[in-house]
Amino acid sequence: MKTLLQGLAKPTNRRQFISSAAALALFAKTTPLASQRNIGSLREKLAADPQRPRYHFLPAANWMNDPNGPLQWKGEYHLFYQYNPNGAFWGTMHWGHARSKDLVHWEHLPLALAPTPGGPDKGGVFSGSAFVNQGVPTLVYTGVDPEVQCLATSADMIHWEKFSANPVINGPPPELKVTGFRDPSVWREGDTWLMTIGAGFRGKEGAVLLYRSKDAIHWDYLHTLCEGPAFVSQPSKDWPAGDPVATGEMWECPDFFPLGEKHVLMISTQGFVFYLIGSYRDRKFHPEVQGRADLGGHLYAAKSMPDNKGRRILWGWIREARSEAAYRAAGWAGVMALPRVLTLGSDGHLGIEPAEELKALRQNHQRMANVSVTPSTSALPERVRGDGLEILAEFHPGDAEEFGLRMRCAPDGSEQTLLLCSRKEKRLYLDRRQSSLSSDVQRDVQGGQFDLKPGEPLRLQVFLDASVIEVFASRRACLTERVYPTRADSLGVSPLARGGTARLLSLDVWEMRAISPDRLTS
Ligand code: DQQ
Repeated sequence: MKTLLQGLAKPTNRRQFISSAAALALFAKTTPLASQRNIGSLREKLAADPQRPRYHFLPAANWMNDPNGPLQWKGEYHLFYQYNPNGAFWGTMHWGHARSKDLVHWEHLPLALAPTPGGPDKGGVFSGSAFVNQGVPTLVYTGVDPEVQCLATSADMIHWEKFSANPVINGPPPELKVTGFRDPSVWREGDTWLMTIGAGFRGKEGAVLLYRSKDAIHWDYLHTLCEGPAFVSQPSKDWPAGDPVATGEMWECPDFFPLGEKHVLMISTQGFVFYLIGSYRDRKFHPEVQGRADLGGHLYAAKSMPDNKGRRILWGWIREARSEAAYRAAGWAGVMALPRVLTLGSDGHLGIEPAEELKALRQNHQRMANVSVTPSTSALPERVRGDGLEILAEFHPGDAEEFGLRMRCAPDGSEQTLLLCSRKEKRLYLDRRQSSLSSDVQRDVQGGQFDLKPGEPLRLQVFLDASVIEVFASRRACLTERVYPTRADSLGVSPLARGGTARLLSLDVWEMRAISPDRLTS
């Protein structure tokens, strides 16, 4: 059975990893596209893999994790990501790269960054960000081992040159005993550059360190931008004892940005993405509200970017929920979440919706309205089915205790995934316990706190894409999960109510166009 650790992909054999870095760096230099290892021989297999998404971005093959340095440049969206060109497993971290004109269709570009043998990133090019310094696109990332911060620049956004005097920060302030020192993010205030770095303190809390610079090369440590209690104190059994990410004593991938009148800090720890909303004064962040950016268990390392439409767009890594043996054999692992637009909700919490550009993929619309849903309601007409759909459902709860949708359902019900809103428990959750007949995949219940105001209908916008399910609920919650049905006919969709009758006010279903003819996503 796959563990959370495998999904989160911490280095398990770093010595072996470092010794292979030189060969892989050479490989990367001679590999034009970010995803070309054995693509020739894998192409047919990948194109025919029913678990492989068709309209989510992912590399053509191999391993992907965190989104890195999303940036709009000359009108195009650029997305970098943690990538292992050596196979579908975590290790030998590079930065893959792709660009898009419309946020939906992608072009794979050459690898942006590879470890340099003997250099400060010899052990891997870990996560980071992008910014534009005097017109020059610049990447800032963590080189390992040990964890240090490095820069790279480009004249054309395609070819990247590492700064000759890397690292620009060669370790945490010596007086601080931190649990980690990685995942830098840079922005400008007046004539000053600011940089956050993910960190934490053993036995205490996660933290974000704040640095300042006039030239983006010489950096001075200021103080912690924010420290916070570990979000959950019990380490998961899936993590090795003493891993500070397991307890929330290490905050990974901090992302700090203004939103409306407030500031938001997103951090990743314990396998989840948390957000804090608050005020930013005197270069200190004062959180006032907190929540989970995603109620599922498989979105991690989220990272945002502003765009020229004035939006704040969030990207995230959707992890695998099957055994490492299964994804290694498949030849690919990891998917990028659909672009999510963030707003400040009227209740002070985070508003979150899919980018409207995704509507371009809709086709073959079906609609029905005003359906009474009782515990004995079964499937919808046969034509509402599929594994590449957008479903928009509005429910009035009526007197049902729980209501929602049954998806990826086999005709005999032997495989099915339930999306439910429980009014009693004030909870939204996905029940994956029957999502697959395979025992090699995670089958559990994932969800979190979600409440409807009196009389408020529930709006569920669901994106099904092979093994990915992304749910947007009432524009204020997301729930991302993976399911791996084994049956080709596990495609049914139907409304569902328990303990009473709910009303399906409307149901719109679209088939979603694939973004490439062969599931290679470019
Ligand atoms: N992934 C990167 C790290 C980051 C972690 C390594 C989060 O930089 O802390 O692949 O998933």
